[in-house]
Formats: sequence, C-alpha cells, structure tokens
Amino acid sequence: MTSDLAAWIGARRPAVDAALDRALPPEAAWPATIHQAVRYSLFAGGKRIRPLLVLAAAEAVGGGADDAMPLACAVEMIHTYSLIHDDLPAMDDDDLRRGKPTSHKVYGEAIAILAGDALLTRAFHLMAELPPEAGADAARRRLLATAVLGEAAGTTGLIGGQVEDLESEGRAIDAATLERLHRAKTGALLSACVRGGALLAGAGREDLARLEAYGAAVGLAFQVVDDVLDGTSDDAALGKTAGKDAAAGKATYVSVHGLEKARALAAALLADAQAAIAPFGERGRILAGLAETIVRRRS
Ligand code: GRG
Repeated sequence: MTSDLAAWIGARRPAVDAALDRALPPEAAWPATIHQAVRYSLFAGGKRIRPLLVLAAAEAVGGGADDAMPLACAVEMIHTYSLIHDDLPAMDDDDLRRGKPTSHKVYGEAIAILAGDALLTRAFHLMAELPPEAGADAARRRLLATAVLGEAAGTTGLIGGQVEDLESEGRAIDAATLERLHRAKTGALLSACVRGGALLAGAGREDLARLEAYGAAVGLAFQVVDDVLDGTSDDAALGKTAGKDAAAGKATYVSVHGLEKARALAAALLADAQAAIAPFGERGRILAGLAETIVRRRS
C-alpha cells in the first residue's frame, strides 16, 4: 500500500468509527442488552472496506465526507447485520467473527437476531435523517442512494445471494451460477457503496457508468479473494473459521476453477476495475489503491 493511500485510510477510518458511534444509542441506553450487542459486533474490528469505498467514490467525483458519511455508516451496519445473521446456527453456525466469539455465542440467539434486525433498521433510519437545512437536491440524492442500498440488501442482492448459497450447499453448481451467487451475496453491497457514494456527490452520467463498472469488478473480486483466503489462510489471520466453505460442501471459486485460475480471475477483475476508472486520472487514485488493497489483502 502506498503511504498516500495509508494516510487517506488512516484519516477516514477513525472518522467512520466516530460517525458510527454517534449514530447509535450508548451502551447503557434502554434496553442496554441490545445496544451492547449491536456495538459488540459493529466495533469488533472490521476492516471498514465498504465505508471507505463510499467515501472514495464520493471524493472521486468532487463530493465531501459529510454528505457521504450516512451511507458509509449505513452500509457498515447492513454488512454487520448480515455477518451476525450468517453466523447463526440456522445459517453457517459459526463461533468466530472478526477474531471474537460470534454474537449468538455471547448474547444468545434471540438477541443476536435482534441485533442484526436493529442494525438493518437503523441503517435505513439513518439514511432518512436529513439535516433540517438540507435542500431539495440533497434530499433527492439521499433518496436515490437509499434506493440503491435497499436494492443491494434485498432479494436480488445480499438476501438473494444468501438464499442461493444455502440452496447450493452440497450441490455441484456451474461457473455461471457461482458468479451470479457471488455478485449478489457480496458484490451487490460493495457495488452499492460505489454507486451510492457517487450519487450522493451528484456524479454525472459518464462518471457514474465508469464507477458502476469499477464497483461491479471490485465487488466480485472481493468474493473471489475471500474464496482463495478461505482455502489458503488460517483462523488467526482471518479472524473467522478458515476452510469453512470446503467443509460445508460449498462451491467456491477455488472448488469450481482451481486455486491458480481463481487467483488469475481476481487479478483480471482488478485490471478491469483499474481500467474502468483510468479516465479519472489523479482523482481515481484512491479508488485504484483500494481495489488493489482488496485484491491483495491477507484477511
Ligand atoms: C444473512 C442476509 C444474510 C446475508 C449473509 C454477507 C453474507 C450474506 C454472509 C457472510 C459470509 C460471507 C462469506 C460473506 C461474503 C462477504 C464477506 C467476505 C464478508 C466479510 O467481509 P469483510 O472481509 O469483513 O469486509 P470485515 O469483518 O472486515 O468487515
């Protein structure tokens, strides 16, 4: 990672954490258990890749952090809800997430379900909280970004991908089905970060199309790399149970294409993402660096 990108991330991550903190009731607020559970998972040490993509996309088209921050927080809330629910006994039944015991292991299943529900609900509540001085244009942009987020989190995005994932367990699926699954389960929310961030910043049609192509490539690359790491890394490095997909009989880019081809596909998707934003020149520098960080990550 260049020192330039590290400095950019070093300034934005604490800002996202502070905004998330402000967006949630304190731990002691009634009823304390749910606020503790929500904060336990949200502040468990996630990489904050999605909020960073929101802010980088907005900045690439001239937007400011203040306009983009509600979406940055909302996507991290939705992402965290999906992890809490994915770890439940009824789904992946996992004990470890972000290097810590999963929500249901600490708070029990009922509170873990409610913590996920609370995060999902708060995400859309936050998107609807416009400052009183906001004008009609800001309100319109916020509404557009909210629709993008809702679609990505819904039955043709995150939830649809999770359904296909559950239904494909123990079955052989072909490469096209696997790609559809990954684009929905993981890619949709990551793409929404880029598209939503750009919409909040008022991106023009050409820039938006370029950023959409970038987001689609990065979104799929993220999951291809996740599949590679699941097969090649360990619990300590990942902060979650490694090798889980193979053990559960799940199709992954590694099981369908083999390790070398999966790595090559991730590299090709990175090249696609870089090419999509090449016309941005200097203003696409952070997005280009984030794409590279996503593909070269070790956890
Ligand atoms: C339960 C509705 C519902 C959906 C679950 C997101 C998901 C769908 C399942 C989680 C398991 C999984 C393999 C998700 C793919 C996305 C992914 C790799 C998540 C991990 O994202 P990171 O690496 O995690 O950004 P941190 O902890 O850094 O935020």
